[in-house]
Amino acid sequence: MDFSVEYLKLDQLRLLQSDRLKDLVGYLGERSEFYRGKFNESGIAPQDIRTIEDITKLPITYKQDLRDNYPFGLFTVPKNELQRIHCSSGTTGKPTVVGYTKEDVDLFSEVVARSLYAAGARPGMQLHNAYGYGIFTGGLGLHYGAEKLEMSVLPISGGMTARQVDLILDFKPEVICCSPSYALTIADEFANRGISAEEISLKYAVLGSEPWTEIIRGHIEEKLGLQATNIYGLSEIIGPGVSMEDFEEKGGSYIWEDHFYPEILDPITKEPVPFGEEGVLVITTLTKKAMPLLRYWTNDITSLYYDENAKRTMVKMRPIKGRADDMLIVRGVNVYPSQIEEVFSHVKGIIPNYYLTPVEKEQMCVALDIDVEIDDELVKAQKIDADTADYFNFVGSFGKNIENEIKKRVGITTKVKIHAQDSLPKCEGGKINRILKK
Ligand code: DLL
Repeated sequence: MDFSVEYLKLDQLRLLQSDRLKDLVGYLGERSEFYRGKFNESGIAPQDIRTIEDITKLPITYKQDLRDNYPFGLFTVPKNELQRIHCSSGTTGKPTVVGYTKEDVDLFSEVVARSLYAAGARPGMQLHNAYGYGIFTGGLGLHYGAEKLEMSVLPISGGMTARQVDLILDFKPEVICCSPSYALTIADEFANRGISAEEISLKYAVLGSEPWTEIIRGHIEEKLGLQATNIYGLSEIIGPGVSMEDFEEKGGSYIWEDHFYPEILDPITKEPVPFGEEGVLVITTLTKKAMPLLRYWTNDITSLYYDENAKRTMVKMRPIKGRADDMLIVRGVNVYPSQIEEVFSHVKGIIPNYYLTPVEKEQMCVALDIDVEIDDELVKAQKIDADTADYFNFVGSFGKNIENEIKKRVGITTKVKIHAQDSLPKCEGGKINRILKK
């Protein structure tokens, strides 16, 4: 595979993006009734778009636009030119539907192959693909990308953790991909069988589809003995492979911006924020054919930056803090679950398997109840038995310590309940929902 575009000089990249944006706007003007309507409404003619900087003149596209045009209203090719259809994994209402031509499937495979390479995978390695196969883009997306990189793939999909572990032991893959919460479940299964990190063949884990922070990375890397990196994407844009962390750099992810042009907009004013500041990630698909989107409002909160030590020239994004929908407002303080998870990394002895339950008073969220697990080793080191008064005193003060850290670092009141290791429900495959309703 040719990876040279990842190293293009910035001025050349901007020229490429400008040419692609002009072509895209012309293409949509010809083929999309939806965008023609939007252009007319805002008085934009395709010739008004000359460079990539003109992108801010274009209309923003929202998930609601996809819903309003369900199922195929935003497609720009006839149905017989489609090669694949996927849907987003939303749980309420009608799914959002996305279509791919053969060229789109090739593009999808290419960006996933690039991502796998950045994660450390190489041709000839074997991928244990525990992302769900089906209308979710994770399974097939990683599958085709791995084949493009000339890896072999075990299409195991999610779930049946004991069997996953058996097959990893027998087949000895070098690479695994799944959600980070499911990687934790798999790591626990190894640990419960008494299998140490050195005995596990895996070298790289390609994890995404939900927000995660360094504490989870630390646990997975330590228990499985590998390098874990973050893969990001969403169905509407293509699926996994919109951005990817490099295994030797970590900390943030390259956006494959020759195909997916990123902007960060203010969630309220919808205007671009100064470079480096946090806001909603908005992406334009520069090269897709079956369902290109202009300035798609992902609802994901992040910021962009250039990393001085980066190997590649493309811009990086920081880990997603959360979806704007997942933001809790606790007595006026905005909080994402990932911020609580981040605090856990400052308290030794937490197992980051946790759930948050908002506590409401007069329809206002006033506090959070947190259920989280404590590391068995920490309890053992106290030389106290479970279910004794000493034990309850110990976990009580451990919980208080977490409450204080959260108050200090996030500024909200919480009630933390400590549970024994392995006692809270685990991710059974797929995305985990950490916010529970009372
Ligand atoms: O989750 C695509 C995917 C599959 C990405 C496998 C990575 C790995 P959707 O089901 O459409 O697509 O959900 C997209 O999931 O808008 C984010 O809110 C969230 N998300 C995806 N990756 C990450 C990540 C896939 N690495 C939605 N970090 C997105 C945080 C993520 N959130």
